[in-house]
Amino acid sequence: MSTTPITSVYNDGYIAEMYESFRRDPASVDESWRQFFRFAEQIGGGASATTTVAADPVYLRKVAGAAALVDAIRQYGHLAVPLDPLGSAPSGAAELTPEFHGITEADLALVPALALGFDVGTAADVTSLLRDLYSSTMGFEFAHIGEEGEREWFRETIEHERLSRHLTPDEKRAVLDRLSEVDGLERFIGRAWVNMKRFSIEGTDALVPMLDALIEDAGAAGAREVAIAMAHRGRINVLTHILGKPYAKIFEEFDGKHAAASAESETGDVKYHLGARTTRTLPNGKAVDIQLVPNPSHLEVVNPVLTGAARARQRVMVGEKLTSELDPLAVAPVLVHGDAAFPGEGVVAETLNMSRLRGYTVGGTIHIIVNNQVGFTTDPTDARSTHYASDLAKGFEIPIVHVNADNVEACIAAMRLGVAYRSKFKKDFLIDLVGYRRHGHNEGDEPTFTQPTLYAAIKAHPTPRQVWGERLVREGILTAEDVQAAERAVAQRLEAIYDESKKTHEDDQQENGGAAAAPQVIAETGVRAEQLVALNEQLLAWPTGFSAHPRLAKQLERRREAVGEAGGIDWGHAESLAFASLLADGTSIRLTGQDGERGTFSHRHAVLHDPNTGQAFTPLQHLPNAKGIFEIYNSPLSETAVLGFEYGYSTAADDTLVLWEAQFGDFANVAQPVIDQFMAADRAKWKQDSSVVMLLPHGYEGQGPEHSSARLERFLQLSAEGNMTVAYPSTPSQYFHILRRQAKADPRRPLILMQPKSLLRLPQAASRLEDLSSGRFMPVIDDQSAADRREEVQRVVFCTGKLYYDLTAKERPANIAIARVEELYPWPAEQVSRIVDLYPNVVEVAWAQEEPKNMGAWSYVAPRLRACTGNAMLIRYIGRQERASPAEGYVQSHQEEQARIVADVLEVPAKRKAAARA
Ligand SMILES: Cc1ncc(C[n+]2csc(CCOP(=O)(O)OP(=O)(O)O)c2C)c(N)n1
Repeated sequence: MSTTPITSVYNDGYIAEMYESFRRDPASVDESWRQFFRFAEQIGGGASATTTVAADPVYLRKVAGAAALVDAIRQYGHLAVPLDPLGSAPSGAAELTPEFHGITEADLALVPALALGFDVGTAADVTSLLRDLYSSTMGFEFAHIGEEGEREWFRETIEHERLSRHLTPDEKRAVLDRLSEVDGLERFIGRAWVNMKRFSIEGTDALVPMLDALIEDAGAAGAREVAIAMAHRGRINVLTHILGKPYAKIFEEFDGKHAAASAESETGDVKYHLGARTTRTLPNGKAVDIQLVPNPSHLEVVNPVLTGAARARQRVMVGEKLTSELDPLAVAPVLVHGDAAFPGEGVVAETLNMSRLRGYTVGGTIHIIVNNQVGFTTDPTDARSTHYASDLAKGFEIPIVHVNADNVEACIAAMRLGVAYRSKFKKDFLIDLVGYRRHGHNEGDEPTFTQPTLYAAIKAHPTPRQVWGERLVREGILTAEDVQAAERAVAQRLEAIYDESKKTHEDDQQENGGAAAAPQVIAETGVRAEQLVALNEQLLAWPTGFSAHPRLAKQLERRREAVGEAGGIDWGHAESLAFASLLADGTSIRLTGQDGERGTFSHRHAVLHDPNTGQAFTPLQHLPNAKGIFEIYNSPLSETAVLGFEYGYSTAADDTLVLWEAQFGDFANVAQPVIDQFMAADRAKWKQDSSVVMLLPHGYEGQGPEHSSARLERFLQLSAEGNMTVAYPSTPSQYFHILRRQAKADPRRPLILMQPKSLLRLPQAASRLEDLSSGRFMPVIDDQSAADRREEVQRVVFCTGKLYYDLTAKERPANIAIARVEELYPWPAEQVSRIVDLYPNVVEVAWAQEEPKNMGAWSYVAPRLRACTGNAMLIRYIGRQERASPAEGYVQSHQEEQARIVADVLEVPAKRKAAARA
């Protein structure tokens, strides 16, 4: 759909060719060409268009030129919109001139509007109308949308002004009141707390009336909730005016007062990161919940967290029962971005990429770029390679509207269009709100150091409120005195509230409503053997006519024997029984990850594919007595956004065990800000809880530096105040129990699980039915083989996970016991001490690990393990030496290192002086 100069290519042959295409399939040519040929056919009196062309080619070329101009205005009109309130000229485009299409402005008057699909007047009237619609107040970009029906909808909606109805005088006065509040609050804070950071909204004040319009229209379209995420810019204003946070509370926070923490672990967060909730009653009486989710400074990382939470809340309940249906109109997700952050931060692209995937869609997110034309002190020319800040969204076929933030009426119209589009097509929509930033990046920052001319222009420019007020005066809706009075009224009200607030200080602990950390309750997690056998059968009962891949069917058939006498329950099997039993208990399950349906190591096969028909079947979705829902999706190739999404989902779905599996644990660090900023610290900062599970394949098996280590050390370093559980289960039954424990855990905190690779099917690791039908997760497992030789043991070695099987592949010397620490955080001090005490003649306690000494659990374990010996012993380290890279790249070096570690563990300790204990 390119627009090319008519003089060069619109010769008769070309028109004839286009006509041929039109005859074959009208949809194959642009709308204006369609109109042109219809017209040509009409005036040709039934003769073919090419004959007509031959009859009066000069005239018809004028028609074709006018048609091409119409197309160009629709497509490139946005380039001529004066978007910058500060008055910089739009770039414009040659295609927007008649000359580009081989005609003149005067020619347009000769072409009837009918030729262009319009009813009255001439092409001059049509282009004047279209210039007004496409190049005056809003810049529309929708030509990049693949669906013809959607492009048509935009043309129709815009050209018939369906949604950009003008505001009534009353609405205009209400907008002035709103802008007076928005502007008044910023000025008041600016006067009362000079230079204190507030990340003022000034210059993009329209955001607040836009959000008002969004809430109203989304509510009318069926939303019971609007869920918003935004960064620092304008947040205090949104918190007060959209979320109803009382002014007094904001003032107290500026005065340095805050609600007393209800627990030591609530260290809190700065005021422009906090979330809030409120309910707004719409003019039609309908109540809409509004939520602003808390977020860290890390720009844009909150995007997938918000969409994940929104998806969880879009689930449809029938009575008390959860269904697998979603109602995307019930919850409208809104993401507010910065103009530097949107093109710059990769998580934005990752989140947009998830927007249409079945496992992640939320039926469209409304995006607003609060475009103040600068990122901190960086100009757009240094911040992005694209013309617009929004161009990334084009690749995802998201419609975009650019709007000048000084034209609040157009801003509201853009929002109405966005909500209407989302409601109809259930897809993302983006508004690029082009304004400016009245002050420095924050209010203590001097912007003229770096942007002197820009800031001279800003200083001379009236505020959005003044611009709007002047307009209303011009239109005779208000007098200048009315406009001033509105400003004074707000200032006086704020003054009074501040004076009052200084007298009282409410100790309000409402926000987000989380409870203080409590010790983890260790639940019995065994499931009756008969129930497990029944579930096992149900998982193997596939529909008539369905067959699984023969090799797979054979493997799965073996699960019948594994729950019997023969034993041999492997990792994947234990997982499916844990899931099945939880579903029967009423817990829902959502598992995602790259290739998660099959499992990276081909061990899960939660989704079976019929080799003859290709049909898929997911046994866990067909359990006859399931009370919960089972969802599983292969994720897109992302870590940050997909983990963020599951984290967010989990914050909003306390009825669901949400698991994210890394392809290899090594890749989880791509998602580091989700782990650091959300999972580890959310409760401490915002009283927010999640029980998301990270499944991280980990273990040294000679696969090189990026397929060995999930960086256990990082998680242990992040652990404090009961913020999460970090475990490294070594048997399928341990995995079974910890999953079940997690589903029932209270408080809900994340679970980080080191997961096996070779161990997945290792016969020595396999579990038996009785291991699942009784008991619970054991934080430490003693050496059973040493039970009748405890007196002989001189060295007790503690290790984790898969290394245990390397160490015990051969029979160990009688004076060595090898115990496994299965839960590292919280550290099971009591159980470890008890094990040390079981061996009366121990002279050495050692920690063995596969990871280099500066990695793995060693630094974390050493002081704790020593404390478990009553600080009586130094703990011996056995493992790889300190390394820059986590694992060897050569299989042979790996094998040598592994063999050395095993040998070091099993080497009979020299008779050390018992004094070492003292
Ligand atoms: C991931 C990340 N990197 C860097 C920063 C530091 N930082 C805070 S605001 C900002 C500029 C943001 O510019 P823009 O997106 O245009 O938003 P604005 O502040 O102009 O509203 C930067 C670099 C951050 N908060 N997060």
